[in-house]
Parts: sequence; structure tokens; C-alpha cells
Amino acid sequence: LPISVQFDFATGIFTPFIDVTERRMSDLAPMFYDQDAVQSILASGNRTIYEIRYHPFITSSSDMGLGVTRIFPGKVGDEYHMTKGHFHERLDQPEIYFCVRGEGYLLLETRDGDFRTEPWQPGTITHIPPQWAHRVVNTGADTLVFVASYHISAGHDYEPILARGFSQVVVERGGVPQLVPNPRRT
Ligand code: S6P
Ligand code: ZN
Repeated sequence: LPISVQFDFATGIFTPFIDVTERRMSDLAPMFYDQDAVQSILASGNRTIYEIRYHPFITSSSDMGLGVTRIFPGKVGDEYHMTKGHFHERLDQPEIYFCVRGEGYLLLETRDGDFRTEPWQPGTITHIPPQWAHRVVNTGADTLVFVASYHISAGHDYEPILARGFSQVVVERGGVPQLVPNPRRT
């Protein structure tokens, strides 16, 4: 049977949802380049960087998933809050991301090192082709909210990102967001 959920543009939360996952500073610790900043944040608490609400629309005829992610504003050192980022385990699986609130960047990278950035604002919809890792960075003062639509069999491969990160990081320099080479790779 058809299923509808109700999305609240003011909060970035849809209901009903099946699951909610919180990603805290400790979960993302290895992803940020400034490890001193990570440790000093952890010493005073373990703040939530982002949270994801899921509805895996599993019916007899469809198995698409819906995920809505809310990335809270903030920085770790000078690097903006961001998602961990991942490849899909299945090599044939794309995804659609739809930015509904906030501002930032979508970072995309292949295993061969082809790197792209998509500037994001409310209304930007990006198709992520198969075999492109994807990470969202919130460079604004507001919560960044985006909707993800994907096949629930796609799977997540975090390992390459954990090991090396993306080619570039998004940092605040001179009061504005800038993309610079990832210090973890130099
Ligand atoms: C799933 C989709 C999103 C992310 C979510 C969190 O394929 O891309 O639902 O899982 O935005 O990002 P991450 O990198 O922590 O999974
Ligand atoms: Zn994905």
C-alpha cells in the first residue's frame, strides 16, 4: 500500500519515522583533520554533529529508503561540521540528495580520485552517480537539512573515507568557507 510521511520544513523532521541515528563527536573523531581540536571538544562533552531519521519503505513491490539528515552548525577547529561520508557497497547504486534548508557543500569523489564539489542551498537537488563517495558539509549558521532517497540494498562503505578522507576539506579562513587540500593526505 502507498505510504506517506509528513515533513516539517520548520524542524526538518518527518513523522512517522522508523529509526533515528545520532552521530556524535566521538563517532566522527577520526574524520576531522585537527585532532587537537577533536580532543579538546571531547574533553568538555560529546556533542551531536548530525542526526538522521530513516524510513525504509519496505513493501512487497518496493524497497526504496528515505533518510533525512540534520547537520547542526559548528566547527571542529576551523573545519565545518559534516557527515562521515561513504561509498555505497553496491557498485551500481546511485542516490538523490535534496537540500531543503541551510547552506554548504556536497563533496563527491571516486576511488580514482576524481573530486567534485556542489555548492548547496535550499532547493538544490543532486544526483549522486554510482561509485562516487558523498559527504555533506554545513558551512552556515543554521542547521543544514537534506533529504536522501536511495535503494536500501545500496549499503555503506565508510572504510576508504576513514582511512584517507576526501581530497579537500571545507574550512573557515578569513571568516568565509574555503576548500583546501586535505592535510591528512599530505
Ligand atoms: C544513505 C544516505 C544518507 C546518509 C546520511 C548520513 O545512503 O547517503 O542517509 O547515510 O546522510 O551520512 P553518513 O555518511 O554518516 O552515512
Ligand atoms: Zn549514500
